[in-house]
Amino acid sequence: MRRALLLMAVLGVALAQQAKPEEVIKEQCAKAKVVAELWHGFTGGAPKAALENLVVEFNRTQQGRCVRPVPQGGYRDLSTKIKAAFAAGKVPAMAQAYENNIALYLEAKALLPIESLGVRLQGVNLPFLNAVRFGGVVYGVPFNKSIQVLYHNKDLLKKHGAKVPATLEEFVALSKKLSQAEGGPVYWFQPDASTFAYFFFNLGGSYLKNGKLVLNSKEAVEALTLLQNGVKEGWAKPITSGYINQNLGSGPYAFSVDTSAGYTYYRQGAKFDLGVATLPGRTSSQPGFGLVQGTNLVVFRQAGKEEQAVAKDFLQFVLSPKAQAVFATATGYVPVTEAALKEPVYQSYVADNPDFGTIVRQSRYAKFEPALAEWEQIRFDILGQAIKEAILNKVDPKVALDKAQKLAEDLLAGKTR
Ligand code: FGO
Repeated sequence: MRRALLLMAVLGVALAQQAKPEEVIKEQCAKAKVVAELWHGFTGGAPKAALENLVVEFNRTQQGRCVRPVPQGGYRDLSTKIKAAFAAGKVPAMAQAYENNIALYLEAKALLPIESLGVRLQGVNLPFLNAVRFGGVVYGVPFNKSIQVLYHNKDLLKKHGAKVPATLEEFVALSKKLSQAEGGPVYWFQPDASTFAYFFFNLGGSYLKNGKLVLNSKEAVEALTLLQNGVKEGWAKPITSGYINQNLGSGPYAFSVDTSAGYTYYRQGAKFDLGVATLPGRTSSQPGFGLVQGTNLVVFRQAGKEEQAVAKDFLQFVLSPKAQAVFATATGYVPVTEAALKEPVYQSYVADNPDFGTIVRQSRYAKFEPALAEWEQIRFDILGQAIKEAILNKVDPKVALDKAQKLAEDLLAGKTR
């Protein structure tokens, strides 16, 4: 009996400790005089939980102040809501933002330079930092930055005595061979701008030529043709509903090129031994380039001084090695500072699970999409549309991309909105 009571008491404590971070934050902020809102685009899963856990930890060190994360739907819903908030004059203190969102918000002079707030950025991954520098000034703190990696089915490769492909050529040849043997396409992809970027960059493409946006270059046509042929030839399967990780189990799967932030989702969805590798490249001497996605944290000028002060402390906290180590290993995002990589917590995680090391290695071969204010619209509504038309409606890649180019030029010239 006494043991049962004791057990219940212990369980009670354990359950109390497991109060949802959302609830804990609510309580923390209910008592606070200064509340700094952080609008974000995490819809659930490990990324949202990891962010909330960081916030709980931060708020515990604060007296009378707190950060309150406010989910706003997905990333695109988030930027739509922020634009509406400018108009209404009711912005949060902080928000997640892609580099192109920063370019857009800067047109409205809406952001504070991060260093003017007093946030120290020493040791932040330089490519990430340079991506948020506009006119020499840093306007965002790289926070949840991801890199594409090659997810794969180790069991299937083993069954066929195959190695992880090191080059694009090997990747295509092996996908063909395994698809034939398995009776269905084994390379899965979402027909969108993210997948396209991997092939485009590794075929030598670049979106900006002498400062001009080019969507219909020879490399772009080549990349889209490769994917279209993959479908025709039966080795590439377009996933049209939900994330790839949500479709695992629906047929033979060997490979996908996807964000490292999908790591926890793939681990959950895979009923096979999941592998994470660096991307196939042009030659076997160097991994291919991966697209960097995920967002930075920005601070709004319209926020009150006290809220900005909370934001400053929160951003410094987020950059601390411990916070980075915990956040990265909970999600699959890339640690954004050098110091995080040396942090014992992080090192012990990497020793246990080499996938985290692979993510960091891949992050050294990184490419970004253009930081144009109009890019979000272009990547989804124009380029993304062209990719879907070519893959799903069999439109000729050059025809689809020529049309995208024209639409993008009209948009950039202000002829359309
Ligand atoms: C997502 C989107 C952009 C821009 C790229 C831009 C706007 C892409 C791509 C379109 O943080 P990342 O790496 O990964 C996301 C993370 C948090 O939600 O987890 C990933 N996830 C979530 C659920 C799941 O089942 N599986 C999974 O992998 C999720 O993708 O960001 C990558 C996916 C997309 O949202 O469809 O970034 N993206 N550039 N979005 N608005 N603007 O310029």
